[in-house]
Amino acid sequence: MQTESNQEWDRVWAGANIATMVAAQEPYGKLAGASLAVKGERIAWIGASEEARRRAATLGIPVEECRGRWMTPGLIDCHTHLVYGGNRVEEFEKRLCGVSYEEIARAGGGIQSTVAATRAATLDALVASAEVRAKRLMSEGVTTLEVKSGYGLDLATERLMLEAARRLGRALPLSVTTTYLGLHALPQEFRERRDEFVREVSGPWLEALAAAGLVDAVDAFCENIAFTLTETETFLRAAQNLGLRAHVHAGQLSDMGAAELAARYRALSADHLEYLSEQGARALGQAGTVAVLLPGAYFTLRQTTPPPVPMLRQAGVPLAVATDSNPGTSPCTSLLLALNMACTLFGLTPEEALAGATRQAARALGLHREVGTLEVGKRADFVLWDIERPAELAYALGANPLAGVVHRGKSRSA
Ligand code: DI6
Ligand code: FE
Repeated sequence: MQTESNQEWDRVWAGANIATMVAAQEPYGKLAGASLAVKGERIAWIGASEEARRRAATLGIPVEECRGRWMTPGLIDCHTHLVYGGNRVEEFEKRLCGVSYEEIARAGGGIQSTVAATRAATLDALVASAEVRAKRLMSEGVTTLEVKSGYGLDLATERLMLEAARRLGRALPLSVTTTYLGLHALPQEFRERRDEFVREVSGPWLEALAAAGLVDAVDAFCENIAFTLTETETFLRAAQNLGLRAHVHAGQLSDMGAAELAARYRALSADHLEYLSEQGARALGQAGTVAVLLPGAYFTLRQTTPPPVPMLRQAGVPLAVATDSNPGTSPCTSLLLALNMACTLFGLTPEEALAGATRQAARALGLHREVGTLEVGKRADFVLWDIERPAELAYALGANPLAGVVHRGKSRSA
């Protein structure tokens, strides 16, 4: 048991180029040759290195010399389906022989095959396989991770998935948030009973999972191969009545007006958005709903219509970037690769991409008061990088310049 000290600082990191990612005049919110002091789990002070070293010496506390390395906020992957059974490598092979994602989905493959594998898995197995993927994300500086359910499609398995996500957060030096993706696909056993499925999901299932403390937010896949606008609204309304915030898979394959619906329900985020009208973009901007861009899925599906980034910018919509890590459409466990793709495929600037995996990703999870920027009072989650310029984080393909990670004030071995 540690005794609580009255000192205002526990430890100092000195001589870093800090990309605070605070929205400011200076690109990346840069502070050159700066220092950051930590007290417990929080950032206690940010300022000039000379003063930091002087005060650290007086206090007799350790100083980590960063030698001009870049420091950024811990990365946040705000959209993943990290917990699931099996994999979909056979589907990958099929798609390469010309079968489309929609055709596979309509033929009962795709999501349904992952549902079968997830239902057959134990809690331990789900945690073990997700842990491997989580560690890959963490090795590139991820300190906060959102995990969705949605491959159980029955109450017991959805609960198991959310419990696996919670366990992951307890087992690893990583902050995990859970999302009940109630409407992801229609399970076989409800094939002739769509309405009943939507009622179950929006009623007793949601209530049970929320009461168990397993639901930080909800999500629905609003799409022509998944759920209609009306069905999605039923679920969003039920969540709203329980005081839960929402994400919506919107406009991935077609524009069904899901962005407008997300905005109407003050959703935290609308995700994908390859197909989006100007009206949809304006609605998101007015609601403060974050657009979460998922270039890994766009790339995997070999889509050709990117999200209308200039229109989103024009409408003042915050842009986040995430991996969408899932076995079907984005078997991606590299957030840095997603940053590169957000630039190369979608035209984000490297600064927008990095903000998308820090400040804006925090906003997409409703955690912007806690994480996402380096500011006094926020959680001490940060990464040190061996780079000359922060744009390198989006520039390289397959590089990992990580030099150290601190999560909740504690160094972790990547
Ligand atoms: N959109 C996606 O890209 C994933 N889910 C969703 O709503 C696909 C999930 C899968 O194919 O397993
Ligand atoms: Fe997704």
